[in-house]
Amino acid sequence: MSQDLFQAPDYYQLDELLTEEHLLVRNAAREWVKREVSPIIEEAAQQAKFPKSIISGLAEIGAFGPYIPEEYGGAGLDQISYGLIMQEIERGDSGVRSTASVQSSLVMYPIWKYGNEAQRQKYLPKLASGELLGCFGLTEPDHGSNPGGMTTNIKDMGDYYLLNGAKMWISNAPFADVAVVWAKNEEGRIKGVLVERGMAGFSSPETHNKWSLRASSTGELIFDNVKIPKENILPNKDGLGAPLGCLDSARYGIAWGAIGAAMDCYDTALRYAKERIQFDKPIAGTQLQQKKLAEMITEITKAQLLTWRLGVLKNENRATTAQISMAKRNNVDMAIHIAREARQILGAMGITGEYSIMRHMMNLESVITYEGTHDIHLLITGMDITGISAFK
Ligand code: TGC
Ligand code: FAD
Repeated sequence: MSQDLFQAPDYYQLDELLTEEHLLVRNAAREWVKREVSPIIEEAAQQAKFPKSIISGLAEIGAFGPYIPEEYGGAGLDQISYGLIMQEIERGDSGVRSTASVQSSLVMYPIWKYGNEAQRQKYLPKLASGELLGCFGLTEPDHGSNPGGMTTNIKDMGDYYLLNGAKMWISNAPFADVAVVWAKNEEGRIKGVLVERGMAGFSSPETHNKWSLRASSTGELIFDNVKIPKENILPNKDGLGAPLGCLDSARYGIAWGAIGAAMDCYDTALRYAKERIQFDKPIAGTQLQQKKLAEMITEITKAQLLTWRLGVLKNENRATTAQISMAKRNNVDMAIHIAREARQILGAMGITGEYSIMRHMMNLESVITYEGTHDIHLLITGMDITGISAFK
């Protein structure tokens, strides 16, 4: 990739709403992405390889468990700092942010919230340092938007449980050391199960030929009579609400992350439009391109405000699932639209790996699908305002 010249747009001087700690955390992540992610990410995406070399750096900037208490190795930060870290990482690449989201909100969060003290001590410090990597298995081949229909199951065998079933589309599955897997017990109640690499009957083949999120590794989780020690069950919450609670935290991070991808596309397109001469003047001086750029900065600014407010509510434990859905849906849609418009501003150059836009655009096709599709989030808002579920 050519030099990373990113300058973050802040049209409404929203930095004034951030504390000194927020700015420190955000700037450290921003500098790290410029230094360690931008130079390598295009090649990683082209080769469809997750760049494992950045794992220790992710841990150092606090991206693994930003809000997990320091006694468990986390960074002990607030929810706005968490969001800002996700924003900066996704400014680099959604796939890298995916790894941080999964590790923090889908693996560390359930162990912290639903696990016992022994499980917290065993896993959290190593997950925070990147010594262990995790994944989260909820989606199945026949149950995506409707995870409550899952068929993966555990059977009580007295001394241990027997786990059978399969999960699909799982970020980081091919190399994860520990998988947080959701499975039904004999009573049909959903339980969280900690599956470790090396357990007999457990495999995690990689999913190939993705056009999206190429710098993130995706795979299946296959369980064929896997013996699960009883101490590997998360004891403190069960039912569908347990995995959905993790999703609230991850979707919140994605709402911030999508702003990062949008900011990168806008900033790239603005710079290009000012430099690119056609018909003897910069294309930035044409009304059509100004319309695109003006609408982009308007939408980014609205998303920044929405998300900052959500962060305040989240810090006060007042953010609802439906508010988080609205922000995830709005911001990812905003980002994918901006990526498409920015790509057009770059003309043919926009389709090359010289610029980050096409990669962001393709990545966002996954982001708009995972953690609840664009449609599902609309239905969550619909249900919240009408009181009537339109899912079933
Ligand atoms: P429903 O009847 O509404 O709810 C079942 C139970 O769950 C409770 N609940 C929640 N609890 C905590 N947090 C939430 N956000 C909750 N939402 C609901 C609810 O109160 C109820 O509790 P109880 O005690 O009465 O049983 O469930 P439903 O079956 O009608 O489904 C609702 C729906 C469609 C919204 C839900 O299934 C859904 O969100 N579907 C989307 C699935 C999804 O988002 N999958 C994501 C998989 S993980 C992923 O994509 C990771 S990508 C990672 C990366 O790379 O970044
Ligand atoms: P489906 O549920 O089959 O939906 C297909 C279409 O139907 C969608 O447009 C949907 O909006 C629509 N639809 C579904 N139900 C309704 C309804 N009631 N009303 C109207 N429209 C509806 N999952 C994990 O568990 N862990 C992970 O780490 C993970 N990582 C992922 C990484 C990538 C790159 C991708 C692409 C996915 C990942 N997922 C993961 C899976 C993701 O969460 C699911 O793909 C998503 O929840 C949608 O499920 P589905 O693909 O089966 O689509």
